[in-house]
Amino acid sequence: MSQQTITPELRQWIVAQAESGQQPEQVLASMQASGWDEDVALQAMQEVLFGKGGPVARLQARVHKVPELLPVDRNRVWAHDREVTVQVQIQHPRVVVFSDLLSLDECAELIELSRPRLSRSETVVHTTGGSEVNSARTSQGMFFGRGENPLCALIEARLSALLQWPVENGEGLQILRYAPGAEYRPHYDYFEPTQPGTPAILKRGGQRVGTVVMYLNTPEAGGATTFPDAGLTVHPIAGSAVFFSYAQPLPETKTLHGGSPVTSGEKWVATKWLREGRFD
Ligand code: PD2
Ligand code: ZN
Repeated sequence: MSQQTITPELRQWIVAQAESGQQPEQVLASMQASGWDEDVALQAMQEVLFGKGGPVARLQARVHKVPELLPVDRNRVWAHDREVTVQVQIQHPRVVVFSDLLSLDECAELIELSRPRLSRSETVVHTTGGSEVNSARTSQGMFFGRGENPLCALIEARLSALLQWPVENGEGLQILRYAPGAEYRPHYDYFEPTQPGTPAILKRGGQRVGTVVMYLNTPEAGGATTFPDAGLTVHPIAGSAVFFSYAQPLPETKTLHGGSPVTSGEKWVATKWLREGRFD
């Protein structure tokens, strides 16, 4: 039985290593190199990093300010250059469904601008911070740069006004095209704090705190956006949109959501993700 104990100095050292971006394998190797038994070292890392009061728990406990809808007058709200209709809103999870957020001409233009640039959608790999093709997401997609063209800039200004959130805190618009059978299985849009790849992702703009999924066409059948923990289904209608926010990267936000399979025709959406800080 080893007599090695986890001193406050060791705790501090492990946290500093993790905060400086050292991978757990490297921290373990350094500890073993300086004489720590492997089992004791692993237990110390588990306790210090993932235990109560550790950096992961603190990160999870942080409550972010979130984007919030402008005051609404009889379900109408003026957003920068356009009157938008609020169809329905709920508080927990915070979800707002809009109609007329985009004009039909704007929907068509986004589709045509993105079409030549589509490729198989990838998802973020939380373990590495990279991205890869994933069977849970069978759409095609592309990203516009923020403000890449006048239409993107206008939509970004409109969303910024509507949700009272700086344009600079938004990722560029993502366009997705779902063919029949394509879907996006339920997931959270925030980055999982306990995954080793997350700190690298958070360096640019911090956590995601809100999502706007804008529908660019009306699929013939299927393709609803669903929120299983809220029992909510939003049917895609061209020009309408669903916004939801999450103040913490936790399932308690009830923001689990998915794009159910398109059963007939195509589905096109534009997704805007809002970050806690500047996404430069
Ligand atoms: O296209 C959708 O309905 C959908 C569903 C879930 C889009 C996203 N998530 C997303 O872009 O994050
Ligand atoms: Zn999503």
